[in-house]
Amino acid sequence: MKNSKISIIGVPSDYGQHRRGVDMGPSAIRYAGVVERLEELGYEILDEGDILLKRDKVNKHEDTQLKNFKEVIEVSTQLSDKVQEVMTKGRFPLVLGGDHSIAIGTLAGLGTKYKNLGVIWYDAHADMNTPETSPSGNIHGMPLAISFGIGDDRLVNISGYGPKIKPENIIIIGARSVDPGERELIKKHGIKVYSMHEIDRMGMTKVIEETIEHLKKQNVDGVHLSLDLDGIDPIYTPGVGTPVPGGITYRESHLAMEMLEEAGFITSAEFVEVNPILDERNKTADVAVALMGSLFGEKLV
Ligand code: HAR
Ligand code: MN
Ligand code: MN
Ligand code: MN
Repeated sequence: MKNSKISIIGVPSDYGQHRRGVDMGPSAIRYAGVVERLEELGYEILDEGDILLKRDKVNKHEDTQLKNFKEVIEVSTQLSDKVQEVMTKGRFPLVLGGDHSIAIGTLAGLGTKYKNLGVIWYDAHADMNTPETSPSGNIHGMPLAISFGIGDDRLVNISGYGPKIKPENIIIIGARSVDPGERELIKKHGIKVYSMHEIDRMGMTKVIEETIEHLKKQNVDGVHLSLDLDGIDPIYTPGVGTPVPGGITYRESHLAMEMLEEAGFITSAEFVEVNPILDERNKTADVAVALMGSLFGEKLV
């Protein structure tokens, strides 16, 4: 990674879905040794601590079916501010979730600096539902659509502007559970998706080569990696709220991280959906930290 200064931002939010426990993700990832692992690689790490969440559950959201709507707005706004502060200090934002709804805030912060941001969405899901198409009302199924301008206006316009990213700069890797409304949006906006089918067929090497090539052709001014641990097969990462079998392997994921590191263009990252309550002996947080190792330049020999 070009930037040798990393700021860790914990976001202990479980507001984007209905299972408790994912709010403990940042602790589990710290416990798995993220700071030590990255220091070992020579980075200067600043743990900024966690975004402070108010726990005054007011579950009345008059005009929306979306779960914890106000809370998600509050967390997103705070996280956006924090990401901006970290970038102002010239540091690499490394965000630890929390469920994937936190990407709304991360991207809101990043978009103030990067006007042509590339986004790699490593996930079993497309996270492109809208209030109309969502089967669950869970906001963690919506952050990608929200960030390119589709969804509840108040979420689209977090931090006073929107959209944050362009659909042609998005690449989804690992998709295998996509809802009908999401499929339509993917077609309509020409979103580039490497589903498990393409990964099986082309191999991860080619998938990442094409990803890098595409983002370079788009002339992106930064690249954000949004890595949902459920993108990986639940054999390796059982501690996630919505596991889907038939996922990316452990080695394929390392290969992807290693190749992204070699490309040298990642400017921010987030690791989300680690739920220690559903996990087996912190396995999922361990995988998250191991993948961060590869993303930040760890070599096998
Ligand atoms: N697509 C389903 C929904 O909208 C499930 C989404 C699950 N999302 C995550 N993040 N775990 O990718 O509810
Ligand atoms: Mn996700
Ligand atoms: Mn997912
Ligand atoms: Mn989930």
